[in-house]
Amino acid sequence: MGLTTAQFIKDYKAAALHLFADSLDNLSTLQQYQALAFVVKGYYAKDWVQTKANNEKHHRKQVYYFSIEFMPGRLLGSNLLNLGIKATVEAGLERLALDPVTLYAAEGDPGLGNGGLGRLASAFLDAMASVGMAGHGNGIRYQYGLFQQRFVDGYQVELPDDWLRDPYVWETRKENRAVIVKYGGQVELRPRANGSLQAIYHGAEDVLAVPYDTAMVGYRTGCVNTLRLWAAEPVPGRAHNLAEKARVNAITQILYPDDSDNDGRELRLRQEYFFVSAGVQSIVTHFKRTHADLHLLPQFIAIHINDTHPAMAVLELMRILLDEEEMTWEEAWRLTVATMSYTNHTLMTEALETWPESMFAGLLPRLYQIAQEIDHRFRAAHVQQYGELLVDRSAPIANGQLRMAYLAVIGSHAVNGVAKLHTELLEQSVLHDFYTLYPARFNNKTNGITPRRWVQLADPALATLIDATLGPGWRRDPRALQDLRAHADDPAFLAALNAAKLANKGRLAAVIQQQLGLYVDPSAMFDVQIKRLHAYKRQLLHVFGLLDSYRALKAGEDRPARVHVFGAKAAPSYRYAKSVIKLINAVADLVNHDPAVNQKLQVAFLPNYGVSLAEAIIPAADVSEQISLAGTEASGTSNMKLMATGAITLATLDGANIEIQAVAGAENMVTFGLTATEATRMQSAHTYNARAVYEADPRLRAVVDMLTDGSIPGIASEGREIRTELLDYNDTYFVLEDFAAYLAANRKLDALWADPDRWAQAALANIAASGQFSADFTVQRYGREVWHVLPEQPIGD
Ligand code: 26V
Repeated sequence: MGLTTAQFIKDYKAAALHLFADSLDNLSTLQQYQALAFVVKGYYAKDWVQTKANNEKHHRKQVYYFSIEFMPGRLLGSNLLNLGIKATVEAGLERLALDPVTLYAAEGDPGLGNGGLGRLASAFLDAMASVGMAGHGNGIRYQYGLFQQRFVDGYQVELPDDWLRDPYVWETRKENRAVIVKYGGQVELRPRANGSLQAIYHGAEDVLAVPYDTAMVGYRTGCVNTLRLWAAEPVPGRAHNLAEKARVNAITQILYPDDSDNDGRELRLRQEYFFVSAGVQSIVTHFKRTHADLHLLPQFIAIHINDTHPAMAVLELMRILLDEEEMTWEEAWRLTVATMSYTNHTLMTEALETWPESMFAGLLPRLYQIAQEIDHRFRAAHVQQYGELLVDRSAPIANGQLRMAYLAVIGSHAVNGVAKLHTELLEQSVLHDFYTLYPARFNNKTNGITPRRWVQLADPALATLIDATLGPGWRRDPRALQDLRAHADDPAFLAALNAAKLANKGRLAAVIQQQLGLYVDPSAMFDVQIKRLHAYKRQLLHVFGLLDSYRALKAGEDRPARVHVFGAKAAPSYRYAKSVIKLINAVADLVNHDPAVNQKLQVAFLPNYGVSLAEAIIPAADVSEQISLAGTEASGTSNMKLMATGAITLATLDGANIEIQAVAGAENMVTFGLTATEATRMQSAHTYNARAVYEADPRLRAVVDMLTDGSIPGIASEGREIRTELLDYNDTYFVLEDFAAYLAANRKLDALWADPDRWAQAALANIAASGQFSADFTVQRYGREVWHVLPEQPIGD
């Protein structure tokens, strides 16, 4: 947009006056940020209205991405970037003697998700707007996001994330678009004259769902889509006592941490139905206002089920088409399956959602009837050809449980995993029966990231260098980064690349100093592992590797200086994960205070990992640890972000690591360890003996023994717990098995580090290849193959 600095300054001063009745320099930093956000909102408001009007006028197919989590990150910087006015606004701020970085940092970071799944949902919204695709988010406006993490004595402590304490400037409450969501009661089915059945509800509980819309601004497309998050409120004008009000408000009060316990399961079910019902209702209502014939629904609407949490969208759409639109079952089912598509995000069987039939029937009686009918028809349709056994294994209702992943597959026309290996494993194991029944539904969609946030915004040093080398074309089409390869033998470029990285490491060192009071040397190798704390991700293997270095250094061996940077939250009830957190902090205490090693080895565990902290860590990483047991990490996305800013990946052949290796080149990455096939074979043949591995390797014995021999102070019970898991429970995730290979891989990294030019070449190869992991391409593949929409403006133009 054609904004001048002078115009911006005028608008900004006016906003300060309008919002806070004061001049800019009298406002608090928070108010200055709010006024700025208000101005920016004004700059895209017309485009937002226009995008909606165009969509309606041209009857463009709309994609609705249903997700129980979204993690958009801070929006001020990305909105300015995407509108193409960042430089103008920053020049204006400078003229007003305001520091842009301080203002950006005043924005809160809505943590409405746990990790990869929620961040991916937000990356997709950014990407859809940036390729000009009409794609919107539908989710929950939690009053409290994922807990804030602190460390007290090395232990994780969870504090509530009261992110709405300051008003969230980007959202707009749309009370005129509120809908009613019904829970419980009894359903009576009364025959209508036309033979269909009318559902009459007795004693149901009504809850008002109020939408809050946030604009998703495309990168220089003029396309502005919507993230719609629903808040639960009592229906106005109805008598409510305090207890009833509290019950209603509870629905959207807190985000569930992806926990292993079963507490509060019913509330979670209420949450899921809440945003699904509100979303589907509002889609159908809007569709009927703008289209004559509901039978055309799949031609104009795609609903995407992001993991199983919104799987009951299948049931809710059926309910509306049957009960409210009086369609036949066959017609309603045809439209529903054609509208829905589903992504699976994990192979962890304990994470595949099921609901007890009794709970489901009590809370959602009409949906339960519909699920029973689907179950009945599914069994009847397939039993002849495939037999009782397969049908019973794969039916949506069995053993007193509703199986949401199965329901999602049966009710969708397309099902995908999030990396090649993951999709193959779905087809071969977790969803194998469905692959037999509906092979054509299965497809792979490898995840993606938004290089706008991770490179352009978070790594301006690198972005400037690339601009100077290639011009700005890569900013719109990151495949152009491939052209960097031509500079692989240009010593000046390699030196500049290393210098940019060093500058970023200096910035992270300042954060570490400020947060942990720890001085780290920016010239050391920064070895980063940032992701949720889970046994399968094997942060423990990383700890064992660094304990081995600790021992080697103590014994007088020389190793290049390394700073091990961790960021990870553990689910509050996940004991083992919390013990690993305590272990990492205890090891940090030990090595950071040991003058015999701390010139060469340091550990920085930064608390409260989230989108904003990731923006500080990722550009400063030299090494990206992606060391899950092969066959357990569906895709991973920090692997893609870290390669995009030039980190060298240290990885098992798991998830998207395999695809990263394919494009970056095996010589520019270090891989090690069991393959998924080998791990599965050992698991099913029961040939793994963790204790024997431990006994056979003196270096391994030494680090495992450190857990319990008092050499790491303060971990008596945690050390014992972890040792028990490894040796008595036979090491579920093969940490001991992969240990020797992991050490060898690390020595390869050390050797590479010794040659800064060669290191920079490997970094360059990763940056150059990272473009293909832009989520822009991922959503275009979904658009072509799953949602059947074509973006208005293909990127690259
Ligand atoms: C949930 C649970 C809950 C019960 C205990 C075990 C467990 C393990 C994992 C999960 C997370 C499930 C959903 C999820 O966040 N998956 C992540 O999705 C990312 C985006 O597709 C992908 O990159 C990650 O590999 C995948 O773990």
